[in-house]
Amino acid sequence: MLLIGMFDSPFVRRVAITMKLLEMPFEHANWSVGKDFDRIREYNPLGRVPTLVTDDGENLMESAAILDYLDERAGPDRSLLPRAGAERRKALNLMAMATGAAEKGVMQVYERVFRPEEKRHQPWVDRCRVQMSGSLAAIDRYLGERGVSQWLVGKRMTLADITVACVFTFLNDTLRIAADPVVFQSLGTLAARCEALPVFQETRVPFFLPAG
Ligand SMILES: N[C@@H](CCC(=O)N[C@@H](CS)C(=O)NCC(=O)O)C(=O)O
Repeated sequence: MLLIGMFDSPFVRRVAITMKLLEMPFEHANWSVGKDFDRIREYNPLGRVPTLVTDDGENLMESAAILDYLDERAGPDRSLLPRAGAERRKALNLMAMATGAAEKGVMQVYERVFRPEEKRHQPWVDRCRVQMSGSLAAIDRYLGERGVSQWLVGKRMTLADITVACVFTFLNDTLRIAADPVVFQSLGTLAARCEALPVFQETRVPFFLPAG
């Protein structure tokens, strides 16, 4: 399989970590959504990453859809998601909150990367920040009440933990969320625990956002 996209993207990274944990070998196309835009569009009409080219030559897009494919391929015994019921719903909901926060973070980053300074609209950036922080705060509260030494759902690491950790690290690299007036202490603890694992370290590529 071929995984397209750089590991500084939390969406790409959560797919890469999952494939490594599931021992599914893949080639990595370390292409940037900026300079490799045309090349990415040959595989994905939206020009977005992650895109996964399966062994059957199918091009899959959207990290959630890709994870769904990998999970099905892994089978019930190796799946990294609870099979059904309240725990599965909780895991999916936490992932939706985390990826939603990441998307709001990406919008703030793109405002800096893709827009000239005089065309930036601060109220829009502020709105994105409120949405991002609100979603992270809800996950943080949930984990704080559950206990920071716990995984988010059940008794082992799931796609929810992988996703939340990738998102936290990305948002901290780009937007320094750990210094936010709303302190995400429980999330930081979970992310640190995940980032210490070899599979996270193998995919750790810090994102440096130009100042301004
Ligand atoms: N909902 C998508 C989000 C993917 C996404 O936003 N990827 C970014 C990189 S972090 C991207 O491709 N940006 C280029 C663009 O949207 O033009 C997913 O989960 O895969």
